[in-house]
Amino acid sequence: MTMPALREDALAAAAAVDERRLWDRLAAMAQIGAIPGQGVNRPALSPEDIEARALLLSWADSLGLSASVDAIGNLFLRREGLDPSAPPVMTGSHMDTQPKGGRFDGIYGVVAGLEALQAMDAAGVRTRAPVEVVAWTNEEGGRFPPCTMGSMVFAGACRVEDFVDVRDNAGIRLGDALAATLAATPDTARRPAGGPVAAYVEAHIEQGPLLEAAGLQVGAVTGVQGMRWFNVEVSGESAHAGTAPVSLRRDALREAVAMIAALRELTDDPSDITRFTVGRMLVTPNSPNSVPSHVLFSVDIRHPDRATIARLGDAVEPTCRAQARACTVTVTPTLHDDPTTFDPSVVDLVESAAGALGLPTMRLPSGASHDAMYLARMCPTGMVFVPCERGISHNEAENAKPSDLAAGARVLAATLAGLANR
Ligand code: HGY
Ligand code: MN
Ligand code: MN
Repeated sequence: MTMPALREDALAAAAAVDERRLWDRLAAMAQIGAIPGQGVNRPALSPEDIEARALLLSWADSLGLSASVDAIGNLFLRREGLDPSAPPVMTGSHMDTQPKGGRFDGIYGVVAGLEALQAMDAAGVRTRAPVEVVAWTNEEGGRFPPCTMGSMVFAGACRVEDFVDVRDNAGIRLGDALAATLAATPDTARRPAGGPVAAYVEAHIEQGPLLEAAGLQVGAVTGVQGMRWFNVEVSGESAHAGTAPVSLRRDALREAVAMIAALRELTDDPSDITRFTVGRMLVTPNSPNSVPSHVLFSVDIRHPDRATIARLGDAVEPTCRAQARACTVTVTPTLHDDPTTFDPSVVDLVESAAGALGLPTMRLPSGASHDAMYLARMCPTGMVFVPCERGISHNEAENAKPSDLAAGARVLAATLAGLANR
């Protein structure tokens, strides 16, 4: 898809972005699930998520946007185009957060998308194609693994049925939490899953140090590294910590620790490009004086090279099995994302929008995963990054500057108007 230079109306939309309004909306969202240290804990499909959805819908209603929701709870806010039959240009991100999340990860892309539509209104910009802001369900996967669940279903990579029996740490089924979330917006039109989509552009904080180090306000994202997730379950036998001889134990935690050590050795990378994380562990019976009978731990492996992420992911099960000793082990893959390369013409457009707005920029890959990975399977896709303080994210201290957030929203507004008026 070759991109024309940006028209005056795209630049007018960008100029109408209001930094204060954007910041105030982010501050209002940060109150929903607020935790000490200026953090946010807003799990997917939780009462906090339901409250954030209601607030977003109230803003959309005040802008005259039409709202719809699909079976996995993805929320769509539509600004009509001159040609209502044209596939929409989409933007958005997610409203759920990590348990110790920040005020910007995800929600910035949703609020910046809304700001771009409001700026188009303010500038009197009409677009040929409709433009939709999407709040994707459960991008984080912190409560209900895996991540990017809503965009996976939208792209047809999975079905809602695949996830309804996933349980959170309290034993709540995703299906029940989803039903409660959908029931909370009874007046929002239901829509079938899937496209067509003309193009997708997502604004997000970088969650890394590059833009801040380069002194830049905006980055044109070239793609996302590959990622593989697994649940590893080790089963042994509960026994008395004082009487059971160690040599006779089937200690699930001892073997899980050995597996994790072996996985760390497998993924050891002097160039520090490979990412290996065990972030979740459930121990049963989780009592100081009972030998653990069952352990579930998560595995998150990432790498930008397709062959490397394939090789490392394929080695997870044999590596765990080799450490099982007297226990049994089950390794369940829950996510396999090959590295994603964004559409060069969309990357070009983001860059030219930034240039037209006098914003120097750079091209950079994303170390974090995003819903844009799945939209890239359906349509020309790109992302706009803005810096965050010291690259900190998935942490209450996540921080960003109002001027940088507004600069990203201006580039987003111009890019969306350019795409919707192709
Ligand atoms: O895990 C990720 O990279 C994203 O924040 N969900
Ligand atoms: Mn995110
Ligand atoms: Mn995140």
